[in-house]
Amino acid sequence: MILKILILSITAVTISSSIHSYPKDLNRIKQMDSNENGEISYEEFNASALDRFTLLDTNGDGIVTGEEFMNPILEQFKNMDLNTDAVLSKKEIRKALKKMRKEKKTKMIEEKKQPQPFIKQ
Ligand SMILES: [Ca+2]
Ligand SMILES: [Ca+2]
Ligand SMILES: [Ca+2]
Repeated sequence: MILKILILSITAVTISSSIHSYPKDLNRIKQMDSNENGEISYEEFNASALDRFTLLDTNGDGIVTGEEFMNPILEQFKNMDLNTDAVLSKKEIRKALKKMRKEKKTKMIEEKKQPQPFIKQ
């Protein structure tokens, strides 16, 4: 039950943070579109899912155990659990969201500062 709530809250965080990262998501879609025809084919989608699988399979044995699957989620949970009481309060979730937004903003500003490599002058 607690795990269910945990997953739900993390999903909520992920969803709300993805709303604020539209340009980045667009980049991700572009990355998935390996033949650059503007569409994500079934194969292209599978390839990106496979990438994610490889990331999850931390010991590289070709299978993702429940533990490996949960690790990044638990890691995120631990980062959010500021007073380390093993539960997330509304306040902690709010703070984590705020932090994510702030980090994203900083990142976006940094990206803007970088010269555009594809425009030759
Ligand atoms: Ca494509
Ligand atoms: Ca594994
Ligand atoms: Ca807490």
